[in-house]
Amino acid sequence: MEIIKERFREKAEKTAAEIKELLKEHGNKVIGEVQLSQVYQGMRGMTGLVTETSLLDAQEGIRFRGYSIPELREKLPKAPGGTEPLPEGLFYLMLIGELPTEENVQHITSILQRRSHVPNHVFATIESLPLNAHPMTQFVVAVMALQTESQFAKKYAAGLNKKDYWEVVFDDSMDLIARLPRVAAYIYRRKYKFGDHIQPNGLLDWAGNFAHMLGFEDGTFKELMRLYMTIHADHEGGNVSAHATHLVGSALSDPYLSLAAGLNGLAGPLHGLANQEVIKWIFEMQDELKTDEPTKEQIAEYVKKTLSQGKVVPGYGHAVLRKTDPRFTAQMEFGKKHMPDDKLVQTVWNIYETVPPILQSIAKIKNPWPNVDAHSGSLLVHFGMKEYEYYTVLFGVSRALGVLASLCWDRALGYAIERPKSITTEQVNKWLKGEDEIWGE
Ligand code: HAX
Repeated sequence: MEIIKERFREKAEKTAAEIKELLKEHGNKVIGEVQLSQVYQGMRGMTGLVTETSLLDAQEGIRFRGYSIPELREKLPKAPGGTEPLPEGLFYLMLIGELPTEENVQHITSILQRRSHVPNHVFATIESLPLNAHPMTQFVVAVMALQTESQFAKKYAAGLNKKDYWEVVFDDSMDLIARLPRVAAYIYRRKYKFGDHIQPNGLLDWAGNFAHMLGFEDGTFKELMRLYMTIHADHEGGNVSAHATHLVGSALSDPYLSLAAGLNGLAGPLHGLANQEVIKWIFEMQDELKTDEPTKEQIAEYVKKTLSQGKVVPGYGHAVLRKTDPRFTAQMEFGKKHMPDDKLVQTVWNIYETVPPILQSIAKIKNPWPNVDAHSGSLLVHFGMKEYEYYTVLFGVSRALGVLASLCWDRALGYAIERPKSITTEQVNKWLKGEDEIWGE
């Protein structure tokens, strides 16, 4: 643990000094213009955050510390005999800013194994919820129950120097990442497997052990979990889960409180919950058409019907991306390699050929291409994980890697409490008539 922490300290001190210089010299530079429509419509395209862990390009997709998903699949260390990256390696990359060695990754794996103990009251809290509570509700409640373990909250209450915030946020983040798979697997086994829980296997990597605790021992499923946990981890800073974690953390709420906020955002159907919505939508289409092999013509009709009912086509569109999401492509490649004849996976590929031209014909839709959520469920169903309400929990376990690495950076760089200015429409109208200064207090 100390090695990684010292390496992070070195990087953070260097970056903090660079930012100080940068702001001294260039702090007054104007970085863009803001249009009234952006203020009203979700701040799209408005630069207002610094997030070091990853950067999203509208055409090319996500890069983590400069590395694209195909590059990460090639360069990050793998499990013995495996071909997919170990998410521990991506976490190291996001945290330290350099590609990890095999040894670095093994080190993170062993830290996470050692810190994975979950206190009994967390399981008792989960058990107190009705079985029909949505898995994301159970997951967020469990993260809140884990908050009793926050070192940051305890040390802050005892009196903590600003300079030391990041160290305790770092410790909490490691503890949380270590504990999340156990909690998430507990929720799955409780809700869908009659509470028949599976103990962790201390010899496995973080994602492999998660697959094991979920009850999936197939080696290819473990590889899928490693890929899944890697590609869902981060998507720069402005998406709802990353931004919510960062925002709540800026009030010095500890990592447990901050992550829970991010997970609540991930649970929305326009964000992470879209992964359950995609499979639900496909299952409903199969039911209605009475076939598990709908033709492209049938799919096109069903898409048009969905749109005519004022609903979104889940898994398609994006606030930033304007091309097929490379996270979709990575999963398609996985499907082609391991399950090319699976009917549901083939349906996902047929949807990919059918939906974009239909969405392209609707002028207001800016991106007709699939996002990460369009593919993930079909791969899980292939291995027998059909309980689609659970899928966003998998996303949440992975997303913790990115948003917590960013939270460590936020505190190490001493970022301020977030507090943008808001305005009223009355004030906007006065400003438009020249009667008021919109920026006035
Ligand atoms: N189906 C139908 N209509 C769509 C659409 C889709 N897939 N994507 C966009 N639109 C509509 C929007 O609802 C919006 O309509 P209104 O003006 O009537 O409100 C209009 O087209 C313009 O939207 P946009 O500018 O293209 O997209 P936004 O930035 O506003 O929204 C969303 C981006 C991802 C929320 C949107 O594309 C969507 O709802 N997609 C379906 C849900 C989904 O897959 N979400 C997951 C996104 C990725 C992610 O976060 N994963 O976790």
